[in-house]
Amino acid sequence: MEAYSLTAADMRDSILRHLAYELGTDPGHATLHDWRIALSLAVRDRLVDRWFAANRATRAAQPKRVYYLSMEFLIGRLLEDAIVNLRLEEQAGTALADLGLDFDAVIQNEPDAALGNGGLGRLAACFMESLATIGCPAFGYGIRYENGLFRQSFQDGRQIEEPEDWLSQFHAWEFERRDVAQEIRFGGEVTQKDGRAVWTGAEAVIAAAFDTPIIGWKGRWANTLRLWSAQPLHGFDLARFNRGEYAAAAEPEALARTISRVLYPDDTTGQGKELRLKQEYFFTAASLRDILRRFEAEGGALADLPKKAAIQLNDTHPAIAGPELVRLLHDERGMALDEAIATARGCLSYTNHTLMPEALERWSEDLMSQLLPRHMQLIERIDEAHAAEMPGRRVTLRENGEVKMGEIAFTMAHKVNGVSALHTDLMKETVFADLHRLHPDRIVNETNGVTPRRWLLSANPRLSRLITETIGEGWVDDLEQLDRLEASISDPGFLDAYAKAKRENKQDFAEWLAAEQGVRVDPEALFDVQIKRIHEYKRQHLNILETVALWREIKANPGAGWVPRVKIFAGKAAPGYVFAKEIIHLINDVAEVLNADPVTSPYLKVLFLPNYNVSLAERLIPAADLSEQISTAGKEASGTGNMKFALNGAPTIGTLDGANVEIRDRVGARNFFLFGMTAQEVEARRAVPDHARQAIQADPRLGGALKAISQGAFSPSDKHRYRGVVANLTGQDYFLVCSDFTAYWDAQRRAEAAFADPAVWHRGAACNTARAGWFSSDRTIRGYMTDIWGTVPLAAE
Ligand code: C3B
Repeated sequence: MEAYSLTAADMRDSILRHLAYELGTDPGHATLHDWRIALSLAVRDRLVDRWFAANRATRAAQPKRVYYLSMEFLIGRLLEDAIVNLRLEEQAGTALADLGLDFDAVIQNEPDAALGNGGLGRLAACFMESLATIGCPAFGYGIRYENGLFRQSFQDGRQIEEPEDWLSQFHAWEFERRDVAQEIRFGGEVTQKDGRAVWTGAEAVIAAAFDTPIIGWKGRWANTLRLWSAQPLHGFDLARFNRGEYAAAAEPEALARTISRVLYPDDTTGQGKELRLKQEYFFTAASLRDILRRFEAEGGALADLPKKAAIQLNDTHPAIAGPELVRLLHDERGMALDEAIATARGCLSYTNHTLMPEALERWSEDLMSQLLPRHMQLIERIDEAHAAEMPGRRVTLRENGEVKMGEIAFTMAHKVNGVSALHTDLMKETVFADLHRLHPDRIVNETNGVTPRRWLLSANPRLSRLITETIGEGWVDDLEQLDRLEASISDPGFLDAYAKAKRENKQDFAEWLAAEQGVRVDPEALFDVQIKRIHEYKRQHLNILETVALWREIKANPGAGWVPRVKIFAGKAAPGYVFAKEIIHLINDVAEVLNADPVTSPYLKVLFLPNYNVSLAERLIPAADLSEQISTAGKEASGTGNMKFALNGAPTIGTLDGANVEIRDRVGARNFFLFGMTAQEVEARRAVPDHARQAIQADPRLGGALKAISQGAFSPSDKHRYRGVVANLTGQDYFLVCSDFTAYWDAQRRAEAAFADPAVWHRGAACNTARAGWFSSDRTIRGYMTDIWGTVPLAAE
């Protein structure tokens, strides 16, 4: 079945058919939403054909499959992805135009599926797309949250959170699988029967499967993202309802649905909440049973499970998979405990995404014993077995009444990977130093990547066209071919075209800003962009301090030939993270004063765009000039936004942290504005008493900016509003904002000087595009396939 044999007329007919027979609407009454659904269904038809073909090929070959277990899949919109990967842009565009509709408007009508917080969830989504492009048979497993990440708005500069409701509209991309359901139990007791442990859970919910096909480039392959929704075992209690106990009658349903109701909006603290542990066990247990069911249906011997199933744990969130798989093999299938542990380890591998101690999950033994009593026993047994493997050199999985999920994941995995070279090295030296000494071959590195289909081809059509005209289309699924652009970088014609694409992207963005946000910016200005979760370690406050310092400098000397600049921020703070919310408030307050300043605003504007999500990133990154990657060295495990900016020709201003290091190595030191302390220097500096005060004394610009903030220059109605922020920065300053300030200021001036010379600037930007091809998630997935999973691609019919 060729995806491209479809004509625009076929597409139009198909849209009209779906509009009539699925939506029951005629064209005269159809809303944009109706058209979008009709188009989605028309595209879905083609996608399903390819999906079936891939599934048939997999069933026939019975290959080793990859199972990617992740609490988060930050997918974004799916319609454009499907159209692009099926190569139906022309047909869809023409069909919509014939019907009097604007393609972009229809595409943008789709709500983002925001089933993730940030980098970890977006990485999982890029991986799913790359697995399909490569043709690696794989399932993604996660939770079908009714409410994804909250919607953010600002009120008087403060972040307001509102529930997000992506499922309130018909979701065209999923299929409910009523035949695939698992019963998941919690609590209860463990008894012995015939020498085996029997766990009878007290509370039960049903995990119901919803499948979304994920299509790869050119529709060559498709995999399934299976998301579990929690449903009551017995539903509605009619007897209670008839007795007039209306609320009680609906109780079982409410209780069950709570489990898949919301995504925890915090990506950096293991909060120790019972519901979170329930969510983790719920989706992990359902997925493992599904994996075993599939394996057993194919008739394999249990000991061969590792030959057929590679199960990747995305961070510690699914770490309970270790004990659960041991339980399924040992308790439920009678495999000897040691063999069960070895078999589980043969299947499992674990990706660590952060070294921050507060993010490494720990659960109290009490909670674990109460919710998962058998797992608590098995953790003890695994602990003992691990100690027996390594006599005399014990690393314990429990400490101070808590179970350590990172250590459990490590112990139960045959491979553990970091997400950038630096992060992997630091992992060996810090959080897992002891375990690494015991298992020196277990830790490997797989530097993150991003899918070029979404982040270059769809997001940046102008640059994509130029690239394809210059080097052909092969780069789309072989991104390292971008290095063929190298020869064109010295060609003024190419650089002009490159500059033109960026200029037009910026123009588009400026128009969108004016229309949607009512803000005017000069498209010729330097668009300096920091978009990511708001966190102290990511140091948005370093950026805003530099902004305030620059404002003061411009004010003092407005005629000094300043390069016009627009500082653009976007990102959400965890609702409970008070300091991060103060940073948002401060940026908004600074923006209000600066943007109203007649003297400085022609040179310096500040925008904080609300409700950052995947779609906003797709709009903003192609229009960016400068990419802010300014975390305290040693804290950002990898970063993936940094890769998207580099590919789209926005050089980085950044520290030697995470994948920045590898980006700089590849794009060249001249095309990267490096500043700041290294991870080692950070440690040394922190030991200097009074480091912040010293740094402030040494740089009057920093002192001046802090003083302006503390005196209420940006909060005239509440002069002490930022007392806490300033006290933190002048006191402990754990993230070393003050100590890196001067180096950051200097790097900003270097970036400005380069930007002032367009020939220099566009050359540097083009070098970023030409040399960032290694950061494709296709390359990352191939790495996992060889180093960790031992799987090979399959071809569809
Ligand atoms: C993030 C890290 O903070 C990023 O550096 C990294 O690029 C991505 O993961 C992907 O590896 N991360 C996250 O978003 N959520 C966590 N709980 C831990 C790490």
